[in-house]
Amino acid sequence: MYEANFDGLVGPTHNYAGLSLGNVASLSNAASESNPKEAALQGLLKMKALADMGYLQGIIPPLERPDVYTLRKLGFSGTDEEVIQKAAKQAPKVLVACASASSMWTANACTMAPSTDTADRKVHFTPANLANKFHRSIEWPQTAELLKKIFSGEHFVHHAALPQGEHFGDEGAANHTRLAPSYDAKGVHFFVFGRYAFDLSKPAPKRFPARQTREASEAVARLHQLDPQRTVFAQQNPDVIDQGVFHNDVICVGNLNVLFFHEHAFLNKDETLTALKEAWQSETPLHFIEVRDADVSVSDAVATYLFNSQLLARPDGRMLLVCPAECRENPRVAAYLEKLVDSNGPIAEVRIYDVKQSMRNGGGPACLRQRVVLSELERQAVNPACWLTTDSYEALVAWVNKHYRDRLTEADLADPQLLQESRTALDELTQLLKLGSVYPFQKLGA
Ligand code: SUG
Repeated sequence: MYEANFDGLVGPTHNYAGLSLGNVASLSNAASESNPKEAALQGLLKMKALADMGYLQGIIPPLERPDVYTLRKLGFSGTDEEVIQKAAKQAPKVLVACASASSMWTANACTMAPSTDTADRKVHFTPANLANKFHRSIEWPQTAELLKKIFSGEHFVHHAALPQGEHFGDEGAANHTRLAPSYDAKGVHFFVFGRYAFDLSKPAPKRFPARQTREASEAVARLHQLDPQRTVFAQQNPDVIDQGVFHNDVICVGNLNVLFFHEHAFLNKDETLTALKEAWQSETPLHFIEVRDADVSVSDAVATYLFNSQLLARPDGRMLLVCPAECRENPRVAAYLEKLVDSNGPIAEVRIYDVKQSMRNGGGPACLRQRVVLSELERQAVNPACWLTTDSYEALVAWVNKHYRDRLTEADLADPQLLQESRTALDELTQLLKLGSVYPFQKLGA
């Protein structure tokens, strides 16, 4: 079995719109100028670096944006250009939300379960409904189509997203971690939720929304036919949500037998760790690396995204941590990382990548990827053009350089020309990635 990372390719409309209350970076960079070309190239460079190190690296294409179909549902009519112009005039904030390139954070695309862990031995995917934020709640239908094109055939089961509405708010793999003694072994599914939707007597954040509900996590576990003995549900600490930890993957990351987390990540830490040890059921040691607040405060964790790093297994069995550049720029986090590597523990190495264009919207290296654990047969069934190779990397870089703007402001989103540019780019991308007709404009013949 292999772990593959499927990164979101940043779309041509990448911009800073301040759409995510509770996400500190999104709000503080609202209305600043973005650089979609640089954003896409930064993401591709990180993907290429991992592929060069021997990791299986896949690509999930961007969605069609601006989303004129949603704008039509909201009452804007006429040609696609007219729809955009009317929305820009009458409801500019709605247009901006419908133009977000937020599908780039593919940790939120879905939750997946490998065939080792599901009762029917199939690979399961549930696209996340992202119900808490309007601009993200409109992602899943197109995301589901793309996932079906990438993972098609008898090995894969694609569920619909959970019902919309705040009770079943689901943020996908950003609130889910799989731990396992090896990729071939059965794993523990660790779901971290922000609040209970049907029991308001339970603790909940006071300032910012808790996006993932316990009931949503339980529904995904049921759909994926997971073994209840190997499934753990834990509540995120509501106080850290109120400090900007809008997803658990901003304060915790795990892989194989290592869980790396901040001491304030969970509401009931001791109970949570005990439940994980009970579910583990293996002789292989399970390592908890707990970061003390005295070493890295929650606000430093939010500012640098230390925990939004990719924790990757090296061939020697130890781990590599792929961190965003902000970790090196913060002296306390940089000192902590040095100490971590010197401690001779499970994390042997740290590598730093610059994904600042994404970071300014609150997305680090771990947000940008969806992890998929596959057997050899399942790996062969993946659409081959969706793997990143030296050739496809070069083709994608050329594609970005040809189609993307290097500067985008909120006002530019009202430019109907941007819609045409994006569609031309996506049309060419579907040919590069051999996806056939997948986008609405291709199917509707716009
Ligand atoms: O959902 N930002 C995303 C960031 C998602 C990060 N993903 C994980 N932690 N897995 C969000 O808040 C900001 C868009 C804007 O403001 O323009 C945004 O959607």
